[in-house]
Amino acid sequence: MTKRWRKIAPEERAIFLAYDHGLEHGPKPLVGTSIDPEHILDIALKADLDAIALLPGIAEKYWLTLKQRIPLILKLNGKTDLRKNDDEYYPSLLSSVEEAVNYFGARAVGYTIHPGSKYEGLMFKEFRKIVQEARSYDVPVIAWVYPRGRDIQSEHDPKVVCYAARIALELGADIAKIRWPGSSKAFHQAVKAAGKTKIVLSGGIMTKTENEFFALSRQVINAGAIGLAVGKNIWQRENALEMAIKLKQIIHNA
Ligand code: FBP
Repeated sequence: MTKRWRKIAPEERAIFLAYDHGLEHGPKPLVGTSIDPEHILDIALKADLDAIALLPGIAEKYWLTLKQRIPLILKLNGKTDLRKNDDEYYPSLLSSVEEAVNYFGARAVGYTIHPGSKYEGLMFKEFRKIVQEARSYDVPVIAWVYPRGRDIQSEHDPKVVCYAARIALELGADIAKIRWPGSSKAFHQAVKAAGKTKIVLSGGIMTKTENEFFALSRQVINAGAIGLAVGKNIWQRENALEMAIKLKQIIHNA
């Protein structure tokens, strides 16, 4: 079987820009110019990032109309954070692999799974259908794996992160986006648990300094990940473009 994940990470390293926050968290994290999708797409393009992850609305109204496009990861599901009931996490399915490929020309698809949620079974079933459909279109599937629910104390707990990575492998994800478990050792364990499923780190809240985030990115690569899928740590900064350029250098050359 071909390494499908290489279709979105041909150099076997990758930095993806995540920009699905408008649905997931509303305008709150979209500080300053980051509320403007054109500005974000411009950063991704100028920094020559490996791909951008968007939901269908922004993909259609902004990405599709660009003359020069960077590869698209179409995020197929999503939810708001308006519902606070802890065990009911369920991001709705908003698109399909068929639409991603035939309408958008996406290079990969993304899907969020919340293991531990009351609805994990539904997400697992949907995810498997997506993997099967993606196989016939030969596009990679990236799983955002964020364990959440009544019995999950912390999705950053090393055991929970390791479990998340393994779930991605068991369900057939090509790439899994997981949380930082607090140490290189624990992150390396998660990479090992994911086996042939490749790992990217989910960016998380903006670190105090840029250097802190650069150091974390190097740690992640050294622990065996192929890269990062990051949003706030790039576009919440005033010098977002410089940050993106530097991160790309680190990820591809570390
Ligand atoms: P960040 O790098 O900004 O943390 O984004 C990663 C991401 O997975 C986004 O794709 C998504 O919108 C957001 O985090 C979800 O945030 P949360 O897990 O806090 O609901």
